[in-house]
Amino acid sequence: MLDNLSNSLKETFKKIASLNLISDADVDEILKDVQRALLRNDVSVRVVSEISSNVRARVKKESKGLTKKERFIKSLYDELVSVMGYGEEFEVGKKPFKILLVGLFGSGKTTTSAKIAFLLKKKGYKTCMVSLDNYRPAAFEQLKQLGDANGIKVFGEKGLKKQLNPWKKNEKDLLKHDVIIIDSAGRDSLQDKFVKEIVEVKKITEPDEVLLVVPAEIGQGVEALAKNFHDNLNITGIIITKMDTSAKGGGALTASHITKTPVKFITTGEGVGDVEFFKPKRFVSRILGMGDVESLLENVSEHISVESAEKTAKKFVSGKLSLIDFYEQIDSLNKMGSFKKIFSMMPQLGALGKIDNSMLDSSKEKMSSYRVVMQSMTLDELENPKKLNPSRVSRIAQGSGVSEKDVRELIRAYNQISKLSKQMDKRKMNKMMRKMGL
Ligand SMILES: Nc1nc2c(ncn2[C@@H]2O[C@H](COP(=O)(O)OP(=O)(O)OP(=O)(O)O)[C@@H](O)[C@H]2O)c(=O)[nH]1
Ligand SMILES: [Mg+2]
Repeated sequence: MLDNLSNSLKETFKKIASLNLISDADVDEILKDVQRALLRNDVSVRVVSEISSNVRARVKKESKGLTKKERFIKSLYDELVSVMGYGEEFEVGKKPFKILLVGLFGSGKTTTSAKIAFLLKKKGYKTCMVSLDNYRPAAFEQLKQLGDANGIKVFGEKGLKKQLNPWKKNEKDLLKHDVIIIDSAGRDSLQDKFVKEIVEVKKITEPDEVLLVVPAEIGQGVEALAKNFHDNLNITGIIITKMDTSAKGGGALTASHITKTPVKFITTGEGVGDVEFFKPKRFVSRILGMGDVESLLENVSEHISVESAEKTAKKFVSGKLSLIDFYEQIDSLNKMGSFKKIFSMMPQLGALGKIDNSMLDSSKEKMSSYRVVMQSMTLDELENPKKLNPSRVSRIAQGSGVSEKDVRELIRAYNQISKLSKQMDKRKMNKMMRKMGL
């Protein structure tokens, strides 16, 4: 999924991480890499130049307590998140909650209707679908088949002539549901007649969400398309389909930026379960392939996100704790007490007594010295601290301006926690985490 973009951006962030001091020339060079990566992946020129100028402006602006490198990482990350998703994530609001799917031929409206219906049904909503497609032959049959296979009620009629008939005839029954998903007809382009029809559907059904369905492979043409749909229908969000079939996908992400509406769902295959609520931050982290980015950022953000604490907790349980996770963990102890909560509920963490408590209660100064030390390590060393030998320890101490003792102290604390995480009863810990909703 977005493999090309992902690979290029991973390289970029690695490059930034490897630089201790960042010059203006570095910023320019790295931004050029980012621009190339985005353009190659069909993100529109306008969006790309907006990102670059925003990042450049934010890097220039001094901000309290942040180094230039931190400002660079943070602003680049934020800007990428904002391209990938704008505003609110999907939520079912007041009932009945009506979702209208619109888009061109074959974009995935009908199959995605069923996927979303299935997802929301699993979440406990009484969900139904209605086919208002009077254009594609056997449109109703297609939706009905998907509904029947997944226990979702479908309204509509065979050989539909007037698109709004199924709505008007069944309105009372439809409105008894928590969620109503409305599948509409597609066309190969946005002609006037089509616009008129779909505007009519919106007027009569009064949807809470109008979601534009865009296939990942759409390319640069998306800009005009998204604008057109938006001007006529005031869409509330984007669904990107077929993420599994396209290594690019930047075009579809552009739709979000152009319409200033969020991507709400993505679909990643033909099965009814192949759909996800879209979470921009998680998505960007996945594309960048780095828990590292978040941890590079954690000192920059005001709060550690619950999401990153969950991620750390999961890695902790799996025994795959990197130095960055470790840092995140001790820092989050101070910041949100979330790990403390886990620890306090775990009988076997009596073993915590074995850990030097001062490590877990690290002062701000200690944390910032750890941070400096970590910035002098390579990514590989951060992921696998065992690879650090005495000569590297000495180099790192020199590079970060602290004593070798400080470096060793960080590694020792990491080793203790890492050992503890391996000793713990994984099953019990997993069960506990599930209970806590992690
Ligand atoms: N691989 C893959 N195929 C998908 C995905 N979403 C949809 N498709 C396929 O795309 C094709 C078109 O999907 P439909 O849901 O029928 O598209 P539509 O927008 O309703 O099409 P019209 O009603 O003709 O406008 C079908 O063969 C789907 O199985 C996806 O996420 N991954
Ligand atoms: Mg269809």
